[in-house]
Amino acid sequence: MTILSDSLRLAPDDLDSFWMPFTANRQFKAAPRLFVKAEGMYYWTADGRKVLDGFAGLWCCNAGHCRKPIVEAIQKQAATMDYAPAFQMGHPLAFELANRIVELAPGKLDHVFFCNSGSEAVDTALKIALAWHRQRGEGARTRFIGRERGYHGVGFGGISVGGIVANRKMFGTMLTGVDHLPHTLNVEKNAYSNGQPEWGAHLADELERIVALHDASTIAAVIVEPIAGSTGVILPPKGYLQKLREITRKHGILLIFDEVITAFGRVGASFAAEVYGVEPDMITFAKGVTSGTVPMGGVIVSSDIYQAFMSGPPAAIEIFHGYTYSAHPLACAAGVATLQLYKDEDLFGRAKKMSVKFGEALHSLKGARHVIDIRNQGLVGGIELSPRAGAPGARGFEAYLKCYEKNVLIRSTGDIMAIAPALIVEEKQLDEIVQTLRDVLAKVD
Ligand code: PXG
Repeated sequence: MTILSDSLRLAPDDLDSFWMPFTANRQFKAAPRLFVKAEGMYYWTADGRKVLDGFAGLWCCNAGHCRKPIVEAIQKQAATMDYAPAFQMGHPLAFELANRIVELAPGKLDHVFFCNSGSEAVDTALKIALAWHRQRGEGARTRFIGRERGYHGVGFGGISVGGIVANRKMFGTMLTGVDHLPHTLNVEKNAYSNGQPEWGAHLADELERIVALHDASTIAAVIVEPIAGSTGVILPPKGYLQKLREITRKHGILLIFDEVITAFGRVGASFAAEVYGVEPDMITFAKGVTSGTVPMGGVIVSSDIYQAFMSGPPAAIEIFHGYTYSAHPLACAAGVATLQLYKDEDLFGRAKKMSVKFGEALHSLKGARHVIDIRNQGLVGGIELSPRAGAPGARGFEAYLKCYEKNVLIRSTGDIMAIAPALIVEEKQLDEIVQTLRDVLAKVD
């Protein structure tokens, strides 16, 4: 058997065994795009090209690639203690990381449950919601409300509350008892809003309609992304999240913010909850907590939730949930070093400052060929293209491929181009990303 990592070059046969996720396998394997090295704002391809990373990997490498303090912390931890049992045992870094996350989290959000991905974080949050209501004698609250076009990972819980049709339609009935709010994208009313759109707060009132239909006593939680990322960057209209908070509070329904993308500096603060001034009952996170270096996710819960579980006999396990790799030592080492680096370099503050230039650069694409909307907040940007007649998504994917050929990595989701560089991005790199996209759009049909 060939040891591929020695050569970094793959023959067509070498590509067959790996069933790639969310990928057109046959198309990819006919013309593979392989990265072999990363540093700072750049990737290097197997054929030696240097590619500017305009997407922080997949919305995750917020500190930039292969940052020394993070790499060294992981190396040291791997050599010191590779793994520690996660149930009925602990290790110091897990507690340190939880303390550091809680320090960044808003208000009463002061306990952390660790898992390994955003999908697990979402399923964990949904389970905590059910268990919490039951714990308080309201076990009939079993329904969840998600939102159209929402992305909450790929577990059965996540696709059930999620609202992306392609991610749902192949997988049966999923969780029962789930309803969905309407999404908040309206290009006619809100095109080219720089930051939060003015129109659409009233869409949160749909929650009242759903509550009236099912009765509040059957609803456990509402889960939304403060900014819907994967579906193509949909921002919350001004006042919308506040309304969701008021309505959920009024009816005793938990509010979960899925901040897998928006946490840890992406919107110029620790959490989007802080930027929008709305405190949910739980926040799910992943990605940026380790700057994408080691898989990790988690749920931050309010003290009210945590304390409700701390009521039985002290020797009783409070929640029958967790993963072999909850608070894995390598992930915790990476997390502590990452949060320290964010602080040392004031990367959240930097992202906030840079977001002004980012917004200007993106909005300079107004009027460029095919562009029908531009949406942005912090260092999250979406540029919506008009779809090619009869072939939705084709124009977006071609533009993505052509940018890659021109050594810029961004992402397409349908006909929306998403841009989310690491928080260390320089102005001239933002210009390069935008100019490359402009050139590409001029040529793509
Ligand atoms: N919630 C949200 C809001 C996410 O964005 C998940 C949960 C799931 O996380 P895991 O770690 O299980 O993948 C996500 C993940 C894209 C893209 O291109 C987005 C995600 C993942 C991969 C690609 O938009 N988001």
